[in-house]
Amino acid sequence: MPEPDHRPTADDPAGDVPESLFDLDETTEDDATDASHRGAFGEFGGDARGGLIERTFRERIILVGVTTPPLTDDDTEASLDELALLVDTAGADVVGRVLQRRQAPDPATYIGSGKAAEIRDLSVAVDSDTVVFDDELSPAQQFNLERIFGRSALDRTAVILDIFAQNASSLEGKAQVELAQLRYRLPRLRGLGKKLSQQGGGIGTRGPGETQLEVDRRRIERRIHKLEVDLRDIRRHRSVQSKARKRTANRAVAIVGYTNAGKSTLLNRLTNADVLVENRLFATLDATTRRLALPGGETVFVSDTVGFVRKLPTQLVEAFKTTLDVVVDADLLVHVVDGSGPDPMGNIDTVRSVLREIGAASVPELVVFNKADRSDEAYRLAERIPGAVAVSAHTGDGIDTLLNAISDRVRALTTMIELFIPFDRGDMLAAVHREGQVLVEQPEPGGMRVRARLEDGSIGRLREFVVATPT
Ligand SMILES: Nc1nc2c(ncn2[C@@H]2O[C@H](COP(=O)(O)OP(=O)(O)OP(=O)(O)O)[C@@H](O)[C@H]2O)c(=O)[nH]1
Ligand SMILES: [Mg+2]
Repeated sequence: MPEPDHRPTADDPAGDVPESLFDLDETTEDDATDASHRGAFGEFGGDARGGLIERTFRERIILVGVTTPPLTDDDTEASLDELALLVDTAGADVVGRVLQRRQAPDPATYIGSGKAAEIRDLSVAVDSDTVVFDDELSPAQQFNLERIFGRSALDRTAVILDIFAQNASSLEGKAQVELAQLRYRLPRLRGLGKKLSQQGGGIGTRGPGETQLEVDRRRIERRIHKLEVDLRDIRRHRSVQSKARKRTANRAVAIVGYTNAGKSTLLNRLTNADVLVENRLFATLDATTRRLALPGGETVFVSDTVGFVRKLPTQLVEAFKTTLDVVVDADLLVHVVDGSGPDPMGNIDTVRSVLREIGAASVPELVVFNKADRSDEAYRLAERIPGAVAVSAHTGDGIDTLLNAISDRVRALTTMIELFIPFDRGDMLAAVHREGQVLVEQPEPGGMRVRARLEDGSIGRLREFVVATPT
């Protein structure tokens, strides 16, 4: 019995699909696909290692969005606008858009069968190569839709993974993206389902009677394991570095925001970091950290981070966990918003919901409306949110105000206290210097009077020496 291409599972409701769909003659599918689908977009990772995408021409794409309650058509349209930008960034052209309203996605085909037929006809009419869905398709839905359309059916996750794969440059970034791609691909593997003969293949590469699908699956699983081990090593090194940072007691500020908002430009403006700035989505994939001296005298570490979009794929959030930890572990988030963009408030909501998803909702946030040189809207928006600042990372306007605001917010994280430390407790005096910011130090009979800014944790440890908490 040949291995079915998509085995329905408990959490894959498309198990309802009639068995016969899986049993269609393989050549029918291949022929249909070959006839109309010309190319490579989305077929990332042509080999098990998720290699580079070949882009010999710009594919023609139809976008499909489904509105399910409680969402409205406006929500779907906004999400499709974003998807159109993502598709453009990935290097393809949008040639059509289809919307459907449904109570719930169809387990077998996501959209209804009438709509699917309509999209197939539209695909022929506009000569599209690929249909991209705004939500993640289950492997079986994707499979069934491709049968109906006679061309590739992809989802938003595939597009985002594709862009990430193009932009990854560091060792860690590349490994993270490849891991995310393989985790996405594994349940979508499609083999020919034929038993391989026992000859051929290297020693140990194939068990008796194993199908090509099983071999591919095993190869990908091995690669996933290897990447996980590699990433663990890279991260062990990183955690040593971040411990070193913690010992310096400097605060960590993470620049977060919607993709293309100007985060990297702001880091460059603040610290001369020389980070890549590009007018494209997801230009930054790796966190870059630089030291920044604030007007109040404190020094903080500022990190640039990966941009956010709606419906960030879970595979990516998982694979980028340590990169995103920069955000979770930060003492303050500088949330950069494109104040000149079409939907600044919508972008803020998107970013905040990703922050919740990664467990960073409780980190204090300072909202910065950027690109004020392009539109006065940035100033108007800044007035609407308490504590927000309008800047132009490009011209430098408002940057002094921003620095003061960061300084105030960082200072607010600590409490000013007065301590009296006996001379025989040099260890405690050293701890104050290490853990906080000493403002005044005055020798007195028997000990040292110290005024310092300290975190609550440090104050707890030094409790017996505290003499006053000035207001
Ligand atoms: N006019 C204007 N353009 C800006 C400003 N800040 C950034 N830009 C432009 O906006 C685009 C994106 O800037 P980046 O700094 O790469 O944005 P990012 O948030 O780091 O983007 P990703 O890393 O892709 O998420 C670039 O073309 C910048 O030149 C600004 O204050 N004014
Ligand atoms: Mg960037």
